[in-house]
Amino acid sequence: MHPAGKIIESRLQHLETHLEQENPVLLETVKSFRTLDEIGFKLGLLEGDNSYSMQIPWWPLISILGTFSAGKSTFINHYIGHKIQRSGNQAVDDKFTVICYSREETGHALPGVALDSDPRFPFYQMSDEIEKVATGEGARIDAYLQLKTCPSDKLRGKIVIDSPGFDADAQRTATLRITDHIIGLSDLVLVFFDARHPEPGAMRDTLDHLIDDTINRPDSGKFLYILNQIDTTARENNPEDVIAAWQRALGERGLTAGRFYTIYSPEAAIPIEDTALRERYEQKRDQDLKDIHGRMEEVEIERAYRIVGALEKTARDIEERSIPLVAKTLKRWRKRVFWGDGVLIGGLLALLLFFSIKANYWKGFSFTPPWLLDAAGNPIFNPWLLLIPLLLVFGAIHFSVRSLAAKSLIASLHKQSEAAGLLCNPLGSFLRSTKPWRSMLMRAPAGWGRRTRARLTEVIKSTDNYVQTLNDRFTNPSGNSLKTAHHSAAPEDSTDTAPAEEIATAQEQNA
Ligand SMILES: Nc1nc2c(ncn2[C@@H]2O[C@H](COP(=O)(O)OP(=O)(O)OP(=O)(O)O)[C@@H](O)[C@H]2O)c(=O)[nH]1
Ligand SMILES: [Mg+2]
Repeated sequence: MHPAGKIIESRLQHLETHLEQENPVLLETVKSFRTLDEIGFKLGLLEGDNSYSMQIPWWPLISILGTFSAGKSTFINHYIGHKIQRSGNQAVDDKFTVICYSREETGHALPGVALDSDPRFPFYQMSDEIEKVATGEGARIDAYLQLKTCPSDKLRGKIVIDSPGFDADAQRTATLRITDHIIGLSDLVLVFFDARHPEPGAMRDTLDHLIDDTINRPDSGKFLYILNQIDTTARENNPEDVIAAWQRALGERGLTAGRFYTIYSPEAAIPIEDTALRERYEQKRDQDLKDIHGRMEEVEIERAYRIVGALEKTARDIEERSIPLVAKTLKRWRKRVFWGDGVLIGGLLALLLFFSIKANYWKGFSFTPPWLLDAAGNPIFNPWLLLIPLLLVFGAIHFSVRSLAAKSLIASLHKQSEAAGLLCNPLGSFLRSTKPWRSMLMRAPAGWGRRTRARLTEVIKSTDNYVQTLNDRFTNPSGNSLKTAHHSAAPEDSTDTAPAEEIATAQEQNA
C-alpha cells in the first residue's frame, strides 16, 4: 500500500496496468517512483495525498497550437483517421480538447473537471493554476477544457491536444496561462499558420507570441512551425512568393528552415486544376506530412527518456538540493536556539545568582536563605530540591526557544525552496527535524540515515539502467523485446555510480 493512502495507490495501480502492455521499462520506473515516495514520506519532504510520480505527465503529449481557422482540427482528424473534432470557417474551438485513446468504439466527451482531477492527464489541478492568474475562473474549468476519447490506434500511448485558435489580442489571461502550461508539458508542439493570410505582417502580434516566445526556449527543438492550407496559394500568380514571404517572416525571427513545413489537408483542399502544379504541391505536402507524422511517432520514444529523466531529477532533487537546504536551515536553527538559550537561560541564572548573593543567601557554596531554615537553623528540605523547579523553567524556556527559532526560519526556507523550484517540500522535513523530542545534537534531517541514503543511491543507479535498456531497445528495434532487453542489461558499471556515492560521502562529511 502506498504511504499516501488508497487514492494514490489506486492511481499507481492504474498506471502500472497501462504500462504493463505498453512499455515494461516505464513499468519499472513506477517501482522506483514508489521507492522515492517512501523516502519522501519518511523525510517529510512529501506530504498529504501525493506521489512524485504524479508530478509528471505519463503520456507523451502533442499539442497543436496556431491561429484560428488554420486547420488544426482538420489536421488532427486526418491524423487519427476519425472525424472527432468539428471544423469550420468561423472560429470553431473555444476550448482545449484533450484527445486520448480508448478501446471503446463510441468516443466519449468528458468535461474539464475530469481532466482537472485526474493526475494521469496533463491538466491535473489546472483550476488552481487558472485561479492564480484569473480569480474566479478556476471554478469555470469546464469553459476551458474538455476530454475526448477515440479508438484510433494512432492515439495509443499518446495524448493530442487541440486548442482554440490563437489571437493574441483577444486572448484572456486564463487561456494564455493554459497555453503556456501546455507548451511547458508538451513533448511536441505543432504551431499552425494559415497560408490564406498572404501577408504574415498582418499577424505580427500573434507571431510574436507563437514564435518569439518559443524560439529561445531551451526546449525549442520540440516546436514545429507549419504553414497550412498552401493549396490556396496555387491560384496565385506566384504561389512560391506566399511561401517565401512566410519563410522570410519566420526567418527574421531566427527560425531555421529545418523546422518549417508547408502542408495542406488532402481532404479539405480545393482542387488544383493544373496537373503539373498539383503534382508538385502534392509531393511537397506528402514529404512534409511524412516528416511531421514521423516526429509525432518519435514522441513516444522521447517520452520514455523524459520519464526516466524526471525520476533521476526527483531523486537528485531530494539528495542534492532539498536535504542540503534542510540541513543548512537546521544549522541556522541550532545557532538561534544556542543564542536564545544562552541569553535567556544564562541571563536568568545570572539574575538569580546576583539577587541571591545580594540577599546574603549564600554561605560559601551552600545555599542558606532564611526561608529554607527552621527555628534551629537547619534546612527544612534539601536545597538541591530547588533545582527541580529551576530545571523545569529552563526546560520550558529551551523548548519555547526551539519552537520560536523554528518558526522564525519558516519564511526564509519557503522563499529559498520556491526560488530553487524544488520538487520537494523541505518545510515538512525541517519541522519534523525540529520536533521537541529530537535531540539538538542530531545534525542530519530526521530520517536521513545511512539506509535512506543507500536506497536513494539505488534509485539513481537504476536510472542509468533504464537509460541503457531504452537505448538497447530504440537503437535495435528489430532485436530484443523490451522485457528481455531489460533483464539482459549489463550490470551496473561501478564507475557510473561514483558521482552518486561521492555525493553521499560528501554529505556525510558535511553533516
Ligand atoms: N483549402 C483548405 N482548407 C482547409 C485546410 N485545412 C482546413 N481547411 C478548412 O479551413 C477551415 C478551418 O479548419 P479547422 O480545422 O476548423 O481550423 P482550426 O484551426 O481548428 O480552427 P479553430 O478551431 O476555429 O481555431 C475549415 O473550413 C476547413 O475545412 C486546407 O489545408 N486547405
Ligand atoms: Mg479547431
